[in-house]
Amino acid sequence: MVYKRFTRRDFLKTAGAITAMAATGSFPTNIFADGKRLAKFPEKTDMILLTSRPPQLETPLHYFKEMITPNDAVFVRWHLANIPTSVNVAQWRLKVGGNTEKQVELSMDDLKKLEKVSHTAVIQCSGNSRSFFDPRVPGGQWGNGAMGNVTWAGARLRDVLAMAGVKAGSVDVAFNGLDGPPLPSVPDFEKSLHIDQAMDDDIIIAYEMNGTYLPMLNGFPARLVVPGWYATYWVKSLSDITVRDKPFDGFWMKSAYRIPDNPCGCIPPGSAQKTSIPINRMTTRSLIVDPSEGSSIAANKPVEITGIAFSGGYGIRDVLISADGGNSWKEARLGPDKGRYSWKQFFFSWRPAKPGKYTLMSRATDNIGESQPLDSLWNPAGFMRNKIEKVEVVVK
Ligand SMILES: Nc1nc2c(c(=O)[nH]1)N[C@H]1C(S)=C(S)[C@@H](COP(=O)(O)O)O[C@H]1N2
Ligand SMILES: [Mo]
Repeated sequence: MVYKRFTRRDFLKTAGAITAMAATGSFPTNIFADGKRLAKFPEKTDMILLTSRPPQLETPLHYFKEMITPNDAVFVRWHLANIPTSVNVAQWRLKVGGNTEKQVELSMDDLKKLEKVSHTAVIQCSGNSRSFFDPRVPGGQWGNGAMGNVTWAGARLRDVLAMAGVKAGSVDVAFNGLDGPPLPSVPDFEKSLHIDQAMDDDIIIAYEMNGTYLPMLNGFPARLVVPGWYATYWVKSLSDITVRDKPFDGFWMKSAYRIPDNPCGCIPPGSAQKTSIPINRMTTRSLIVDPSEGSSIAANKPVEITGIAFSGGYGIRDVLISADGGNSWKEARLGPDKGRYSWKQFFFSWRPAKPGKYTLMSRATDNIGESQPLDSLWNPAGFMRNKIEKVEVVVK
């Protein structure tokens, strides 16, 4: 099967393709030398395939050499098998109601009439890098590719809420999308934010990714963007916003996506979580993208160590690099600043004198002093990995 990049006009055609492929299991996949299966879904490039139904597609690491992740390479994660495969934008409505003065149904044109705001922000799954947890934990076995850096644009959530008029006594705002459970026994994917947070100026209902419409698999025609927070809150193909005068207690808030209730969100490896809170702001992390794990490098020639660093919305202050397994550290040069929610690229010129094995490490610190631990912080769901990673290279 041959795929091209699909345009919006092709949605109806590609719609069938996703379900048909899922049903027959006939995905166009390639087995690569490193054992990772690549698959090409509608509107996406070759992505690392975790599961096909629901689609979980990981971004190959080399895309992170760029400041902005292209739409077709942004990772994909859905929880429920019934995902929207075609949306007629002319008929799509965003319903806003609950504890509000009135119930409103906004069309895409209504949304676009509101002030358009834009943020470059990292989107990252809570379980990004879960496959590196030790002891291992169940859940999608992501490498480091369940993240990306995207310029999002849309209307402010608070402006949308104002159109319905939030009533006094509201405590939570719940968000639901067009996807649904395959069986009534499976809880619908619905998330909530506390009313105070929902009023944050920077939360948007995005109808644009990198200057164009969202790919179907990334939440066409509009999704919530909560900059600085894990992507579990970034509800895709948004259809319903419900203001509540009682706390929201849906499964995906009450039982899933929870972290240990302590400052590190971690507990002794292998132990059970006693008290928990919903996952929230991202932790600070960085990743060396080049040279890649296992590469060989020529002795006495300069090589540029490059990578990316980001935090939970505070911007990156500095990135330190070690080329000797953590014995000595030097400051890297940082790339352009695209705002506090974006990642920053880092660059460090290195000239290894002697042949041998070298361990490269990067350590980022954000503008409020939050950094990365040397040892991994463990929790049973495999969330928030941000330890200082090691990249082994051979100098010849
Ligand atoms: N409607 C809907 N929105 C959703 C989800 C979902 O299953 N359904 N998954 C969430 C989770 S856990 C993640 S990591 C992100 C993934 O967004 P992406 O597929 O655009 O990368 O979407 C979030 N929004
Ligand atoms: Mo996620």
